[in-house]
Amino acid sequence: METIITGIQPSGNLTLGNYIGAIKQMVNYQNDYKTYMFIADMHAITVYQDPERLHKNIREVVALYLACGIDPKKVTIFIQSENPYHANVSWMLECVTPHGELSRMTQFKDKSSKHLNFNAGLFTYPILMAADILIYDVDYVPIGIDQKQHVELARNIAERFNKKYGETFKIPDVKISKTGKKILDLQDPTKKMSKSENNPKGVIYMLDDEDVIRKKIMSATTDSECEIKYDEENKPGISNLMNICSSMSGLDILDIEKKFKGKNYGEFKTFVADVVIKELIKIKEKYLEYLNSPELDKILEDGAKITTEIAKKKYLLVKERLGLYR
Ligand code: AQP
Repeated sequence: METIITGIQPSGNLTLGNYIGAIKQMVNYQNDYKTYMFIADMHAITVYQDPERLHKNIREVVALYLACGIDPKKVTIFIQSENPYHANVSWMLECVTPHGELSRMTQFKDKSSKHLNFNAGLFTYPILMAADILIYDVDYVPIGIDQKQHVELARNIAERFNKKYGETFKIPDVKISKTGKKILDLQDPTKKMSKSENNPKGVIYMLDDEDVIRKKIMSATTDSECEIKYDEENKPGISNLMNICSSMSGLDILDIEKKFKGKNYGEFKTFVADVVIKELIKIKEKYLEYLNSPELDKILEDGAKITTEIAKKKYLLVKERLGLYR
C-alpha cells in the first residue's frame, strides 16, 4: 500500500482553502493509502503566535480533521511537536541544503516581506517540512499548489542525500486536486485565501456561521460581464467560485457552465453558497462534539507513540549515514 502525509499549521482558523486543498483530499484518500496527518505546530511558530491561542488552535485543528471525516482507525493523527525526531532530522537535513536553494522559496520571500524582523525559522522551515515528509518514506503529499515548491525542495534534499550518503529516503511526489489547487480570496482573487489574511471578508472560515458564509459568497468580487464561464486570467473571481462549487458539489467545470448558461451571477452565487453551507454546517456540528471528547486525546497519544517509533528509526539511520555515531 502506498503512503501519504499532510499537515496543517494551527496558525489561525482554518479556511475553505485548507479544507478543499488539503483535508477533503485526505478524506478521499484514507481508504486507499496508508495515511498520516499531523498538526504542524512547529511550523506555526515561524511567525509570532499568541501561546494561549496556539494551544487552543492545535486541539481545534484535530477536532476539525475528525469532524471532516478523517477516520482515526485508518489515519495516524499526531502533533508535530510531540515527536522530537522531526526537529532532529531537520537539523541534519539543514546541513546538506544549500542556502541558495532555500532562498528561492517564494513563500519565504512573500512572508518575510510582510514580517519585519522575521526569524530564522521562517527561512529554514521548508527543511523541517522536508523532514516531516521524508521520515515516513511517503509516496505522495496531498497539498495545495502553494506548497508544491516545498515538496520539490524535499525531493531535491532526498535525492542529494541518497547520492552522497547512500539510499536513505524515498522520493515523494505531490498530489494536487485539479479544482482545489488554489482557492482564492473572495475579495481579491489575485491572492490565495489564507488564514492569516487581515480582511476576513474574503476568507471563508470553516467554522463561520451560515449567514456569514452566504454574505461572503454573495459579495465575492466578480467582473462586469454576466457569463458563468471558466477563464482564470480574465474572470478570476467567477473562476474561483466555479472551483469552489466544483470541489464542494462534485460537478465538473463544464457541467457548471451548462447548468448556469443564461443565468446571472446572483443565481450562481446562491447555488455556491448553498453547497458550501450544506457541507460546512455538518462539519461544524460534529466539530463541537469532538472538541471536548477524551477520544481526541487518546487518538493523539496513539499517534505520538506510533510516529515517534517510526521517526526514531529514520533519525538513527540518518545519523549513522552522516557518521554521527561512536
Ligand atoms: N487557498 C488555498 N487553496 C488550496 N489549498 C490551500 N492550502 C492552504 N490554503 C489553500 C493548503 O492547506 C494545507 C495546509 O496549509 P498550511 O496551514 O500549512 O499553510 P499555508 O499554505 O500557509 O496556509 P494558509 O491558510 O495560507 O496559512 P497562513 O496564513 O498561516 O500562512 C497545505 O496543503 C496548503 O497547500
